Amino acid sequence: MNTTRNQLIELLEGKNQEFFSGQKLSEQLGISRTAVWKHMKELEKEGYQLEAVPRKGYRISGRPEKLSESAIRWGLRTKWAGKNLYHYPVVHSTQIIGHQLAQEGASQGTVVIADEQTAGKGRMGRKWHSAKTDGIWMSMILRPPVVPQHAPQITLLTAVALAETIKSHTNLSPAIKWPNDIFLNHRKTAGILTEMQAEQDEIQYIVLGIGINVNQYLEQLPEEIQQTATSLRQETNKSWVIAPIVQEILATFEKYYEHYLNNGFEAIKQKWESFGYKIGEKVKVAANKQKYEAEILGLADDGALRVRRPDGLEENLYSAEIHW
Ligand code: BTX
Repeated sequence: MNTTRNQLIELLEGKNQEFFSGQKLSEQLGISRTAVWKHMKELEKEGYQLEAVPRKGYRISGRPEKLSESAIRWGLRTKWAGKNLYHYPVVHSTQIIGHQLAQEGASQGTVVIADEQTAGKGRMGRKWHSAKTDGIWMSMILRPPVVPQHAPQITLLTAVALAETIKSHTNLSPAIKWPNDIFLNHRKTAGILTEMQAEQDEIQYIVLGIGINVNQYLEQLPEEIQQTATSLRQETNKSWVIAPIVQEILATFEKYYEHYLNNGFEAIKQKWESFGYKIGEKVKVAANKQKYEAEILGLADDGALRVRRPDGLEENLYSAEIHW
C-alpha cells in the first residue's frame, strides 16, 4: 500500500469534481510537484481519467472499472471499514490471508479482496467457486467486543448489509436464507463465511468472508451449481463495476455494526426478517442429527432460527441446514 497515493486520492476526493492545484497538493502531501505528477501517472495506469489544466490543477474525471486498492478507496465513505485494504489479482483464499493479517495484529476493518480465488472456501469444508474478476471475493477482520456465542449475530448482520446493498444498487429483491445465503429469484448469489478465533468468553478476531457472484453468466459457473446459483448480471442483464458495490457494502456494514454494538441486535433482527426467505413456509430441516419438516417462524431475540414442527412444538435452532 502506498500511503502518499492514498492521501492523494483522499485529497482529490474531498474536492469532488473541482480542480486541485499542483502546488497545494505538493504542499499538503509534503512531496515535490514532480512527485505529484508521477503519482498522477500511476493513477492513470490504474485506469483513472485525469484532467490536468494549466493554472487550475488536477481533477479526476473518471474512475477505473478494474478493481484496485485505489478504485475502492476513491469515494469510500467509511470510518474504519476497508480503510486498511489489500487487493490481490489471485489468491488461494482471502480468508487465509485474513487470518495471517489478524494474527499479525491487523486492525478492525482491514479488508483483503481478490480478483480470483483458486481455493475459495465455503462453510463446513465446502468449496466456493470464485473465478477471475467476475465477483466480489473479500474478507474483513473484525474485533468485536461481544461474547463468542453472539458471533452468529454478526453473520446475520452481514447478510442484512449485503441484501440491502444488492437491493439499493440493482433494484432487485434479495432474500436471506438462514443464516447466511443471499438469494435472488430462488437462486444463491452470495454467501458469508464467518471464522472466529476466540477464548472462553472473548473474541480475539473474526475473519468475515463475503462472496458475491457479480458478472458471471450462468454458463460460466461450474455445472454443479448452474441449477442453484445466479449472479447480478444474470438477473439484470448488465455488467456491474465492482468497486462501488464493495464501497456500499462496507459503508452499510459499518453502519449496522456500530448500531449493533451500541443498541443490540433488535433492529438487525427486524431488518433480517424483512428479507427473510420462506418465513411462514414449510421447509426441511436437518439439525441435531435429525431431519424433519418445520415451518419457519422468524428469528429469536438472539438470532436463532425459530421453527414450528408439525406437532406444534416450537424450537430455536442454532445450527441447521434448511432445504425445501
Ligand atoms: P456455503 O457452504 O453456504 O456454500 C457453499 C456451497 O454453495 C457449495 O457447496 C456449492 O453448492 C455452492 N456454491 C459454491 N460456489 C458458489 C457460487 N459462486 N455461487 C453460488 N453457489 C455456490 C458460503 O458457503 C460461504 C461463501 C464465502 C465465500 C467467500 S469469498 C471470500 C472469502 N474467501 C473464501 O475463501 N471464502 C469467502
